Amino acid sequence: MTTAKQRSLKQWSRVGLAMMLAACAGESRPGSADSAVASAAAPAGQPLVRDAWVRPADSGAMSAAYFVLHGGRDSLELVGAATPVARAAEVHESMQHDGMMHMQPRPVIALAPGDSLVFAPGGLHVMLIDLLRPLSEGDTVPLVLRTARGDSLQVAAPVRRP
Ligand SMILES: [Cu+2]
Repeated sequence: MTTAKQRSLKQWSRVGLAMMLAACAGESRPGSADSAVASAAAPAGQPLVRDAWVRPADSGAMSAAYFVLHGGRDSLELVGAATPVARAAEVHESMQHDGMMHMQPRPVIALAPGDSLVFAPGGLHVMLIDLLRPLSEGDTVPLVLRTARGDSLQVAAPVRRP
């Protein structure tokens, strides 16, 4: 049984999701250059972020950050993100389900030693929620990725179109 209240909540969350998807799903380009980058070996030792970029968006809107995370010599758990340009930053994953794009928070993402993870449109992304200023092409967005060990990976992500 679905009450009227549950139904309206469901509708509301669908609207919210549609708005967020517009901000972060974008065109999915399977087999594009992004996956080639992922197979590049991580340089010895330390975790590293490469090829970061952020989608342009207006103040108050949402955007998303994409990059390739090389985990380094040890296993790594990505447990969060932060940026001074948005009220909140969350790690999300978009996926196809019954022909619809969905996304869900990924509070913890584990990487085995030597693994790399591609954050790209249509998949993993860091959602920048409620931008505190507009992000225009040519800007650079500071982004911090946090690991379970307490490390912070500092990223400078240029703003550009997909
Ligand atoms: Cu998202």
